[in-house]
Order: sequence, then structure tokens, then C-alpha cells
Amino acid sequence: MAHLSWAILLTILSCTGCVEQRPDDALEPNDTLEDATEITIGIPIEARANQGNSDVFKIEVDADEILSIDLVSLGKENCPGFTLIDPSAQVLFKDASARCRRIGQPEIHDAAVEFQINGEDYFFQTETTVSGYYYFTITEGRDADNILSYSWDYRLTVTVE
Ligand SMILES: [Ca+2]
Repeated sequence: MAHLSWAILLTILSCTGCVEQRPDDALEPNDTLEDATEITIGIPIEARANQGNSDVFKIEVDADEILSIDLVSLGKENCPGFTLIDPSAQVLFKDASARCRRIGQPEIHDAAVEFQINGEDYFFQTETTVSGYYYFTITEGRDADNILSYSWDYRLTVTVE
């Protein structure tokens, strides 16, 4: 009987899905391009990236504009990876690793995309060459040994000039 109890306890402790995750934001589900949250230009969105659950946003833009994506950290584990795709489905930016810390270069970083890390915050800017929907994805990273699911709160503002 004692062995059975230990077995149950170990199962609970080692079951990653059993560890409670911080609640998702009201924008869910937005894990895929099909379910992307549409951004209104100039209107900030406050949202939460939970580990294992990407946040996908779509932004309708004309060609020959300056598209800026501004991310301000609002706390918790600041571990985001980013992807930016243009309306012709070309990947302009893609982080290489799902690990928490930003190590090394992105897997894809088109020369037309400016990317800045400003302390805890992030900034993208690019001149649009195609009109239509740009897709911007935030994926919360992880560490090899994190037990509790990581979670990052952020404010996203998109502007077009
Ligand atoms: Ca999501």
C-alpha cells in the first residue's frame, strides 16, 4: 500500500501536464495562422504568452509602408521567440531556439528587418513590399529543467507609417 502511494505521488510530481499553468488570456485560441488575432493598427494589446501555446497575430498592411512592432515586457518569464511572415508567405524573421535565453543568431533574419532588444523590450521594423496580412508569432521559450510552465505578459503595439 505504501508503495502504491509513493508511485502515485511520483506520477503526480513528474506529470508536466498536471502542473497548473497561469490562465490564458482572452485572445485564445490564437495558436495558428488560421486562428490569428487581428491587430488594429495603433491600438495596444496586453496579452500573455504561455509555454507550449504560441500567440499568432495578423496585421493587414499596404505595400511601401513602414511596419513597426513594439513589444513591452509586463513581467514574469521574459523568454519569447519570434516569427514574422509576409503576405507572400516568406519568412522574414524566425528565432532558432525554443530555449529561454536568446543565444546566437536567429535562424532567419531578412536584411530588410530591423530587430532591436531594448532592455526587457523588443522592437521590429520593416518596409512592406507586399500588401496583405503579415503574421507575427510569439512563442514562450523554456529551459531544460523548468517544472512550472513559463509565462510572459507583454504589451504589443503595431504602427504603420
Ligand atoms: Ca496562443
